[in-house]
Amino acid sequence: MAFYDPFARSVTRRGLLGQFGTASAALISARSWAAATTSLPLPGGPTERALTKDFPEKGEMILQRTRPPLLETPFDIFDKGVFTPNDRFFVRWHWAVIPTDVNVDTFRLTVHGTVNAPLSLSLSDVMSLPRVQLAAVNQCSGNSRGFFQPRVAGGEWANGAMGNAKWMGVRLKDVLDRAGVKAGAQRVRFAGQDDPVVDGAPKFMKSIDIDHARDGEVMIAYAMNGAQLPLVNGFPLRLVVPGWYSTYWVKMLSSIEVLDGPDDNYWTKTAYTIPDTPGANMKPGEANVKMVPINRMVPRSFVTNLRDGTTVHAGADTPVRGIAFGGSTGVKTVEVSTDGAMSWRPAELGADEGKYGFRQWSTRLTPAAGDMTVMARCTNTDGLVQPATPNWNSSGFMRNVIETTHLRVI
Ligand SMILES: Nc1nc2c(c(=O)[nH]1)N[C@H]1C(S)=C(S)[C@@H](COP(=O)(O)O)O[C@H]1N2
Ligand SMILES: [Mo]
Repeated sequence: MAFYDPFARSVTRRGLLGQFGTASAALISARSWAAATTSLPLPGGPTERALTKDFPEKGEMILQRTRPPLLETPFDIFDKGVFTPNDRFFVRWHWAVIPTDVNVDTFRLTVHGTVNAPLSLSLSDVMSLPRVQLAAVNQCSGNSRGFFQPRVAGGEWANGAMGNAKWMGVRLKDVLDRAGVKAGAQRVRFAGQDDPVVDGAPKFMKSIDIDHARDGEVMIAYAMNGAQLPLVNGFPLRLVVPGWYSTYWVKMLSSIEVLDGPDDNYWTKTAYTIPDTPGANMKPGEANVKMVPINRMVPRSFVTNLRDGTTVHAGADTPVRGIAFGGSTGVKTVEVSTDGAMSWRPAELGADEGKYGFRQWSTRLTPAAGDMTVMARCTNTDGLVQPATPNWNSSGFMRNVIETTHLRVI
């Protein structure tokens, strides 16, 4: 295998400041004026959103918030292939104190807590461990929150708070083995180099069970899609938890702490919890709902080549394609209905790039006169199928429904 070192350039340049000259300024005081807007038709509005190119290493993104940055991927990007380009990959942070440069020579990842030998690893130490690569969807728990009705508070994302990349790095298990996890370990907690803007506010941290941490799939990634991570996507290291919502994918990862008891920090215990019901579903106003930390993703599918409201021609052979993902496992089938879910027929699936990634699907239709709807339904390899009616919960998490695209036929 050819030697590939994503830090080669930056190591010789001591840090990344040079590369991020304008970036630093943008993160601190991103100009929030925008040259262009895009239409994002969400039930509660506003339907026009600003587009921005002001963020470091990022192309044109939908600006959801400036500080901390919340940037959404314009949906047409998902039609171009199953891997989301790094410069169009969505961005989400909780706190606005984010380093604007990282010195790759002095950077250390610490492993501490219930371990035999606490570690302080340089980037070269990390990169000397066996290398693994895996495709996986990184999806915000609140992706598609803007479609919740009744509307809930939070980032009003459309469907672009997700992306698929080839993540390259090392197994978390290998790092934990080097430290030697002691008997009695229960959780592993992760924190990055970002910090709260006010004293006393809880630092962003997430934890997973020790067995999950050692499953050999959870990884510490130093590259995505063959390049170093963009700063705002977690340079130089981030956790990748395949099949789980991205709240666990801690960015700018610098601390791994093995806990010998439950994790009672705010971000794991209180924030990011969902109703313990199928599909995380509850009724607006419902009381005494048992809540659990959000965890595995569920299957979803989208049409990518035809926007809602597109005009097509009666009698014309019309290609329809999209993407699907199985959530915590692979895609078994994607089916399409053009008669309002009365009948379904299988779409053709594209190349399998790994069970945790996007899978392209395609079919052809011949529209008849009159308006038309195209519905896409994914079933994953565990047999879990997308619901016909949308789920709802007060946090706007885990949105899922069989999506419908309306077409005008002329
Ligand atoms: N250090 C750190 N990691 C973090 C977060 C954060 O605020 N700080 N947010 C998490 C959440 S909720 C999401 S949706 C993803 C977003 O990853 P991305 O910005 O690379 O798309 O990062 C996760 N990792
Ligand atoms: Mo998120």
